[in-house]
Amino acid sequence: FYTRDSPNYQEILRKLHEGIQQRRLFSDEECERIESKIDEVVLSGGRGEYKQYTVDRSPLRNKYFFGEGYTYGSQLLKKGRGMEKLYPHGEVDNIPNWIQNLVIKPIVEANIVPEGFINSAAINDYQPGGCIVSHIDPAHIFDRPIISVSFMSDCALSFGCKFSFKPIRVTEPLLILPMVRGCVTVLSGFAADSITHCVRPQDVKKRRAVIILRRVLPDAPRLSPAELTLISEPKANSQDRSNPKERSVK
Ligand code: AKG
Repeated sequence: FYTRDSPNYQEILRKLHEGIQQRRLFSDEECERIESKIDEVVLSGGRGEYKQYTVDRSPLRNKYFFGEGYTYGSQLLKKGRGMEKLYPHGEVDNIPNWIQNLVIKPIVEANIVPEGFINSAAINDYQPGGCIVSHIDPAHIFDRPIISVSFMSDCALSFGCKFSFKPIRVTEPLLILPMVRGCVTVLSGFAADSITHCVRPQDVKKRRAVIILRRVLPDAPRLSPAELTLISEPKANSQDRSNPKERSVK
C-alpha cells in the first residue's frame, strides 16, 4: 500500500505514469450516440431483458457485464483477493453489436489493442455520489492492458486510496487522473498491477458511465454450475450486496 508519505513516492509516481495512457478518441457526436445506447441498456435491464448475471445493481452504481462476468466481493464463495471466478459460459449476455462497432472498432483502429483481443465489456452507470472502492482488476482473470472509455460527464480515477465506511471516507490519492467524457484510458504495468484504483464519491458530480474493455484469460478460473447454484440463492435475498463494505474487491 503506497501513500504520499512513502519514502519512494517520486519513483512510485514515475512507474504509475508509465502505465497510464489517455487519448480523446470519441467526439461529442460519437459520445452522444454511444450514450443513447447506454440508456437503452439501462432500459432493457430495467425491463428484465438480460440474463441474471449480466446486471449487478447497487444503490448508486449499476454494472452490466457482457461477454464475460465474474464474482467479486460479497458474491464470492471464498472471500479475498485471488478468489474471483468467471461465471459459467453463457450466464451473461454477449457483447452487443453496438459496443463492437461504436466502441471496440475505433479502439482497434487506433492500434490500442489488436483485433479480437477484447472479449469482455462491462458498463458501469454511476449516479451522482456513486463510487467504486479501491481495487486491482484481478490479474488471474484479466489480461493487461485494461481499457476504459468515459461517457456522460467528466470524472476522475484515483490511485492509492484507502476507503473507510459509515460514514464513507477516502484517504488522499497518490494520483488523481481526469476521466474526460470521450476519453480512452489504458492501464498496464505498475498502474494496473501494483496500485489500487477507485472512483471517489466526490468525483461523481453528475451521472457518469464508463465502458471497461478487457480480455479474459483463457485459463481464468470459472464457477462450475454447482457452485453457481450455491451463490445464486443468497443473491436473491441478501441485503449486503448494496453495502460497499461487504465488497472485498469492488
Ligand atoms: C471497474 O469497474 O473495475 C473500474 O475500475 C471502473 C473505473 C471507472 O469508473 O472509470
